Amino acid sequence: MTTAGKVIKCKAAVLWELNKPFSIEEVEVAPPKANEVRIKIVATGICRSDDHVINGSFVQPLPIILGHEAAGIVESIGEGVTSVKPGDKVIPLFNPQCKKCKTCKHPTGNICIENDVTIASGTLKEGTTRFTCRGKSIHHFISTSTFTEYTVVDEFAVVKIDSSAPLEKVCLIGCGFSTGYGSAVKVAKVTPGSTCVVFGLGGVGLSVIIGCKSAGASRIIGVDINKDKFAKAKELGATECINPLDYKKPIQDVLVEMTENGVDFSFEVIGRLDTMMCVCVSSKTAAFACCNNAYGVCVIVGVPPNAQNLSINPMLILTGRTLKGAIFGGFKSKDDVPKLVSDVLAKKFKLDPLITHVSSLDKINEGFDMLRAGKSIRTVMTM
Ligand code: PAD
Ligand code: ZN
Repeated sequence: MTTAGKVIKCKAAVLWELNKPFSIEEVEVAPPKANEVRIKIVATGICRSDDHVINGSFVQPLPIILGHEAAGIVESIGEGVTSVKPGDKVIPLFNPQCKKCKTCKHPTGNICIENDVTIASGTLKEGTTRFTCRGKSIHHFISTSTFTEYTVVDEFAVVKIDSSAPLEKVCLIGCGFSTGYGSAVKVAKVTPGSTCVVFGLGGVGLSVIIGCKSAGASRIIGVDINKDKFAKAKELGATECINPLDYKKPIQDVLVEMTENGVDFSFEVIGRLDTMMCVCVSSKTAAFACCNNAYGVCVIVGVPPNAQNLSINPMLILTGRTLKGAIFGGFKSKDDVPKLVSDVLAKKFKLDPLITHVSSLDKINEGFDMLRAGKSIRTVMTM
C-alpha cells in the first residue's frame, strides 16, 4: 500500500525543552508540498552540533526534531521535483546548494542563500513545518531533521547517491566526515610535507586528520584533554598527540617550541573560544597563536557558543597569519556529496574507524550521554 500523498505516523525523537532528554514520540509527517521530498531515514549519526542545540549554545526554535548527519531512501516527492525519485538512495544536506544564488554561482562559496544554519527559521522554505506531535507543530532543524523515521526536506537540501552505497556508513558524509576532511583539503589546502595541529579529536577532528594525511602532511599533532582519544588519532594519521593538561605553559607556547616557530596549518575542532584564540590569561590552548607568524593558516571548524566574541590582537594577523573558517568543509553539497560517496565506494578512505557505536533511535539519550562522556566518536542509529 503506497504512503504517497498521505500523512505518515512514525517514531521520532523530539526535543521539547533545553537541557532535557529527547522524548521518543509518535509524530505525524505530512506529505511533501511542491519542491519538497519525503525521505525514509535509514541511518543517522550523533554529532556535537546537535548537542550544542540541547545545551543552548546553538539557538534553535523549540520543540524541534534534531539530527542532520543521515542517509535514507526517497519515499515520495512533491510537484516539480526532478532531481530525485521514490526509491533513490539520498543524503539530506544541512548546508544546501540551490545552484541559483550568488554564493552557489561563486566558484568556491558554499553558504547557499537557502541555508537555515545562519537563519534558524525551523521551517521549510515555504514557511511551515511538516511535523506534528500531540497536536503541536514541531520545528525542522537546519533543512534536515533526521532523528525520525521519516522527514521532509526541500529539494535543494537533498542529493541522490550511488545505489550501492552502504547507508549505515555513508551517513557520515552528511556532516562529520565531510566537514573535517574538507577543512583540511579544501579550506586550509594542506600542502605536502607540512606540519598540522588539530585541536579536538572527536569525529570531526579525526576526519581533519584523515584529510591532512591524504594531502601529504608529514607531521600531524593531535591535541585533546581526553587522552583516550589518542590511539584512534594515531591509527588515522596523527604522528604525535599531546594533552594541554600535562603542561604548565600555555599549549600554544609548547607547540611553537615543538615546531620551530609554529605550524603551517592549525584547526580548532572543539567549539571553544579559548581553543580558537588566546583570549584570557587562564586559556590553555589557542589554535591561532600556534600558527607560524609569517604564513600559518588557522581554520575554525568548531561551532562557537552563541553571542560570544573573539578578541584578536591585530599583530597576530599583521605579520602574515591567516584566520579562516568554513561550514561543511567548504564543500558545495549537491556537487560534492555524491563524489565523496563514490570515493568511499572506491576505498579512497574508510569511514568505519569513525563509527564506534551502532544503536537505535530508542537509545538516543544513551548515545548523547556517551558523546558527552568522551566515550564515543560517532554513534550511528539505524532505523
Ligand atoms: P566531539 O565532542 O566528538 O569532539 C570534541 C573533542 O574536543 C573531544 O574529544 C574533547 O575531549 C575535546 N576537547 C574538549 N575541550 C577541549 C579543550 N579545552 N582542549 C582540547 N580538547 C578539548 O565533537 P565533534 O567532533 O562531533 O565536533 C567538533 C566541533 O565541530 C563541534 O563544535 C561541532 O559543533 C563542530 C562541527 N562543525 C561543523 C561545521 O560545519 N563547521 C560541522 C559539524 C560539527
Ligand atoms: Zn554535524
